[in-house]
Amino acid sequence: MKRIFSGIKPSGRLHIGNYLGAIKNWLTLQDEYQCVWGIVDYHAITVPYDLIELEERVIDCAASYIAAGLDPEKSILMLQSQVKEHTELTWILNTITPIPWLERVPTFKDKAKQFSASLNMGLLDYPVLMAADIILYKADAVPVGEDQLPHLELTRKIVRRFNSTFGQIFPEPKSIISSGALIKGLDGKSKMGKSLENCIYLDETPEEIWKKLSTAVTDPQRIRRNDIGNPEVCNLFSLHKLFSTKDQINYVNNGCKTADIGCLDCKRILSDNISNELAPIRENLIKLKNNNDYLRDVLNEGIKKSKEIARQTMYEVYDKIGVTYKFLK
Ligand code: AQP
Repeated sequence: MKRIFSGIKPSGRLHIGNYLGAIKNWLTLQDEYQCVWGIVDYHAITVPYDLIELEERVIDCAASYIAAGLDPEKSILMLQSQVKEHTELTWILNTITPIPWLERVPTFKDKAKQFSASLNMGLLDYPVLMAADIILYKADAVPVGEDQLPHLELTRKIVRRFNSTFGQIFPEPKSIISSGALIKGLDGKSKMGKSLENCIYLDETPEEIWKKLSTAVTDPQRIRRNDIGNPEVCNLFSLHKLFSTKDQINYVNNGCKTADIGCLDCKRILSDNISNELAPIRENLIKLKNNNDYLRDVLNEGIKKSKEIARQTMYEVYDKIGVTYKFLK
């Protein structure tokens, strides 16, 4: 069975961008591949974070994975920091990764602006850790959102360099692009992101979702109720395409263009649809968050299984890079 790896960093509660851009796609892959789903906490500490909250976020992330439908019986759910081989392999990959490759990564440039006061090596090195996450499991493919494609391209370059320098070990992982495109935040500008407070979180109630949507940015040219709108520039219309039925999409599209419906009418339909889609996830989340023992067992089991794979890979790596010193044996 071919293998895939993907993960989410526990830098906040998971949102509909993580769901549509990642998890929903993962659900379709669980039966076809051996899947390793990581909670990649060492990625989360590359920006300032709260030590107490980190544990809560890890638990929340594990609960969200399962609540959204990932099945720990079929896949491996693991926690990155507990499998030391991730950071060990990162160090080795660092020695073959030219610094300019990392400086050119678009997310590094963005994060460098966002966290200019705390810019650190971890942020620059983030894609190398991501490469290690993936190739440690010799993943054949990685399901990602479009925003992650430059990272995956870098992983492939690092793999090619490793294989040509030391000898072939690693497959070049392919991308499996999730069907949901990049989801913008409710500000209608930046990507929906956990740290940007522009999200609809997976555990939000219908009332909370409505409250957020009712003030969300729509077509900036449509100021008054009677103004004619342009759905194609409206961020909420792109969400309709992901959450609403064909009939509803047509209704909103025509109604907006003719000003037959106002933005609040459009938002009400969207709010109901998002709430309905998230309802089972929210219910599962409430149950799971009261069952820390179960979540702990799932993660411990996943950590054990992923360590077994990781150790095997590292033995091959040690051999290739020449650190299996015979004189020590
Ligand atoms: N807005 C999004 N639209 C589509 N897909 C998204 N993903 C995240 N945000 C969106 C997908 O979720 C997976 C895991 O992402 P991550 O949490 O590890 O990294 P991120 O993209 O940096 O997450 P955030 O939410 O933006 O966190 P912060 O604000 O803390 O940096 C990836 O597959 C990604 O495509």
